[in-house]
Amino acid sequence: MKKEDPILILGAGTFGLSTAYHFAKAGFSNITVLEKSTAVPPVDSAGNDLNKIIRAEYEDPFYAELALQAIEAWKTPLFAPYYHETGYLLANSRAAPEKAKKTLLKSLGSIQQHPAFRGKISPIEKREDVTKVAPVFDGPMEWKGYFNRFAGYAHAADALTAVYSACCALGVKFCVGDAVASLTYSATRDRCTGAATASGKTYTASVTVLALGAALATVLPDVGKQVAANAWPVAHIQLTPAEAQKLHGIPVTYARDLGFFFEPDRRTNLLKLCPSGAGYTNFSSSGGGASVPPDFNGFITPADEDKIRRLLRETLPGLAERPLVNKHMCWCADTADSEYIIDFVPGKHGLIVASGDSGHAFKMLPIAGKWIVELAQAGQQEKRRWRWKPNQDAGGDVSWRVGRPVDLKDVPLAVRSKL
Ligand code: FSA
Repeated sequence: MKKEDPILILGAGTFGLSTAYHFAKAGFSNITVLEKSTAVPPVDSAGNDLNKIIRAEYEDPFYAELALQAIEAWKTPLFAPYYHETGYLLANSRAAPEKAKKTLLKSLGSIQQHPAFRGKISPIEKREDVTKVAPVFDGPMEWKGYFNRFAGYAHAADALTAVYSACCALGVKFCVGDAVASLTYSATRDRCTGAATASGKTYTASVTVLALGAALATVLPDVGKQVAANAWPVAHIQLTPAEAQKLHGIPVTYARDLGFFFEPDRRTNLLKLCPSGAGYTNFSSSGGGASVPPDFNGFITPADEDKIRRLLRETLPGLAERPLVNKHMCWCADTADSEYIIDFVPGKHGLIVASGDSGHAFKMLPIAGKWIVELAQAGQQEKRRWRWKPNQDAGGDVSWRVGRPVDLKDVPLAVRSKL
C-alpha cells in the first residue's frame, strides 16, 4: 500500500475510530470516516457509554495477552486520562449456576500464574474479603471469587472523543450525518471501490473498512448469520455529590450471576449498573443477522431491573430502591465463538470487515486499529480465529453468560416504548 492510498472507514465507533487513528499514525494521509449519526461518538455506538470494564483475564490466553497489551496502551498519554485502575472484583453469589462458577475459574486460571499479575490477585472467600477491598459495601455478599488489582474501567465515551480529536489533529476527515446507502464495486464486482451515501455522495477508496458494529448487515447482507446483533441492558442511579464521594475508588464489581457496576462518574455522579444475562436479539425484525432496531432502545425490562436491585441488596442495600435513570440497550455484534471478525470479505478485494466485538472489544480501543492496518498491509488474515466464517451461525451458548438470550419480539411493546 502507498501512504496516499485513499482509506474509507464506515462507522465512527470503537473499531472505526481506532482504525482511523492507527492508519493516521502509520503515516496514511488520505483517510475518510463516514458516520450516519450526526455526532462522534455516535449515539448508537456500543462504546458511547459512561464506562466499560478493562480487564485482562480471559478463558482464552490469546485474548488475555492482547488485553495486557491494551492495558499498557491505556497508560500512554492519549488514553491515560480515561483509564482508572480501581481493580476488578469478580465473584459468584451463592445462588450462581455451575456454569458461572466454571467460567470464573477459567478466567482466574488465565492470570493466576502470569507474571504480570504477581501479587495482584487475592481470593474472595468470605464477606470480609469483599469489605477489605470495598469497605463501603455493607450488604451480605456471601460471594466466592477473586479481586484483581491490575484492572479497572475506562471512561468510554470520553476516550472515544479523545481518539476522535487525535484523528482530526492527524488530518483524518469525518463526514457525519449521512448514512451509507451501498458499497460500490468495480465492473467485474470483485473489487470494492468505496461507498455511496443516502444523500447521493460517492467516496472512492482503495481500502474500505466496515466498522459498523451491530448494524453491519444493513450495509453488508453477505455477512449472513455469522454476526448477530445482541443488546445489553444498562441503567444508572443519580447519586448526590456526597453519595458519590463515599463510593470513590470502589472496584468494578461483577457478580457473574447478578450483574456489575462501576465507581460513580466524577463529573455527573452517575452510578452505572448492568444486569447479567445472555442479552437480547433482534431476529424477529431483522430475519437473523446483525441489525439493530431503529428505535425503542431507551428501556430495560422489569426482570433486568429486579436483577439490578438484587445486586444492590447484596452490596449497597441503601441504594436498592432508588430510581433507575438513563436506561438503555447497548447493541453489540456477537459471533458464535466470541471471536472478532477482522478480515477481507472473500471475493471482494479492498473490503475489510472489523466486527464481531462479541461484547468484549472496548478494552482494545487503544490497539485494535493496529490489527486492521496490519491486515490491510498484509493482504490476508493470518490469524485463523479472526477470519470471515460464512458457515457459522452466531447465537450459540457463550461461556461467560448466564441464562438464555431473549428475542425482542418476546418483550412487550409496552415495556419497550416506556422511555
Ligand atoms: O470484556 C468485558 O469485560 C465486558 S463484560 C460486560 C458484558 O456486559 C458481558 O457481561 C456480556 O456478556 C456482554 O459480553 C457484554 O459485555
